[in-house]
Amino acid sequence: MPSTDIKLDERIKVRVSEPKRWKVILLNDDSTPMDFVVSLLVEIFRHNPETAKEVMLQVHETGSGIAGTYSFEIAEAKAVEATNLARGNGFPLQIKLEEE
Ligand code: TYC
Repeated sequence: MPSTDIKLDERIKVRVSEPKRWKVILLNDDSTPMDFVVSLLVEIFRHNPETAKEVMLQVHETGSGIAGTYSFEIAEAKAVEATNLARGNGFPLQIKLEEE
């Protein structure tokens, strides 16, 4: 029987920690309509209408609230999509990303 040589690739590093997660945070303002924020939370951040309303009210009452937590790439893509939707409708909604 032929023998098989297995060569280990020693350049492969062991992954020692989980990839970081990022919070997408909505900031309050005076003119973005409440219903628009609720719809955006349902459509882009996949909330149901009840949790979307809770997050919107949290932002409205305290100044900020977490829309969702994702890998950096997904968080960034959702923040851009939400900002574009808001600007496309003429609203000043501000969003920031924060490491968990
Ligand atoms: N404060 C806004 C209003 O009274 C509602 C609002 C909620 C705006 C959440 C932005 O991220 C926001 N119409």
